[in-house]
Amino acid sequence: MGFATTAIHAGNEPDPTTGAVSVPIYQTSTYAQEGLGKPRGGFEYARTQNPTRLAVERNVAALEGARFGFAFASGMSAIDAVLRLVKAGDHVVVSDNTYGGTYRLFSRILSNYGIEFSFVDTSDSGEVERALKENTRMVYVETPTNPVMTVTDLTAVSELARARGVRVVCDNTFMSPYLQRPIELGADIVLHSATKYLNGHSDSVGGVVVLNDEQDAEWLKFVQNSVGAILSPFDSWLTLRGTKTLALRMEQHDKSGRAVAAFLEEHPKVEKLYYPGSLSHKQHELAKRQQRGFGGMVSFDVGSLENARAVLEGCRLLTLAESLGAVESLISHPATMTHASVLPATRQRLGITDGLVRVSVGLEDTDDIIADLDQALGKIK
Ligand code: P1T
Repeated sequence: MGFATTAIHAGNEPDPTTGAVSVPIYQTSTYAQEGLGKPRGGFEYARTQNPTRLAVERNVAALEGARFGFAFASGMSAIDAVLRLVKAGDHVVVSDNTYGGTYRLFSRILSNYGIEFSFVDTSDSGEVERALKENTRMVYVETPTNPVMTVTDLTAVSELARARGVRVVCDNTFMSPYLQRPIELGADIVLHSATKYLNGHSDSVGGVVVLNDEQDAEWLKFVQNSVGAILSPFDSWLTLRGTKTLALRMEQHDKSGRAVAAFLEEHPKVEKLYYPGSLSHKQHELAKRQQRGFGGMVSFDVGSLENARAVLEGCRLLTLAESLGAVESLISHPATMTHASVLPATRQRLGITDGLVRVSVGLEDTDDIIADLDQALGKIK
């Protein structure tokens, strides 16, 4: 079956009680049992199982080509759950540019529990290889990275890791399974902030983890139930509704993303563009090979905080806000917003300068998005 068919039908079977074609929101905390030790249809308590959540877990797993899926209350709680696959004394190799919250979780919280992290440029497979140690248990990759759009070769990194029995985790939030399928490229575990493209409408916070390994899946299920950071029935339903149009939405995000990037690249006030779809992007060929498109995330540098402020505050259609991947175009300032918890020196090294602006190209008419950016760039003195 094709992607759009899977998106609409996987996990979305008619409700067994009524035949409702839209999976109902099972807004319940518990389930009546038929007798002692006899739950109906395997449902006992809603932290453990919920039919609406089960539907979205099956749906996203199918979209990523995975056997198992688990939905969490946020992207961060999904990431936290995945990191429970390693323990004190273990070592994790991580992309040096990830979402700021991921960096914060790893460096400020999980490192207090005896997990050791090496932050390296995973776009250089040699750096990944050199960082691997006897106690390395996981390579954690974000590709393309948030916000400077660095691309990691998932096939190369997965081969390196597999040879040493190390799991590869890929945060696929920026691409969605429509544009990139990391499991097919060798990754073991794929996760999403479902808040972004999967949901796609800026009306829910969630996270999803998918994988094929049965033992790791058992453990994640145990973690999901034991910790309890589950996706609510309503948010599960919203995400399920979102993925039904994922193929169509990603086509348009990709189309407009390319047009916006092409416009920015030619603009005299733009000093540097970060978009893997651009011929000038140093991993353009790799991105072309491992992605089905380039998506709607575009970052660009206008040289100073003053210039960035002029653009960010000058936009009328694009909304100044954190987050991405929704119908509305959003514009943000990574250095003070999403990546404020990254050390200033690291931000500089990665290119997250005070002049860097990030756009999540939405689904408005492409010309309107470009016209708004054009007039906002015109506010730079
Ligand atoms: O916000 P939450 O659903 O918890 O997801 C965290 C997260 C994980 N991974 C990536 C690649 C992300 O971009 C995010 C969240 N990012 C933003 C809020 C942002 O504006 O970049």
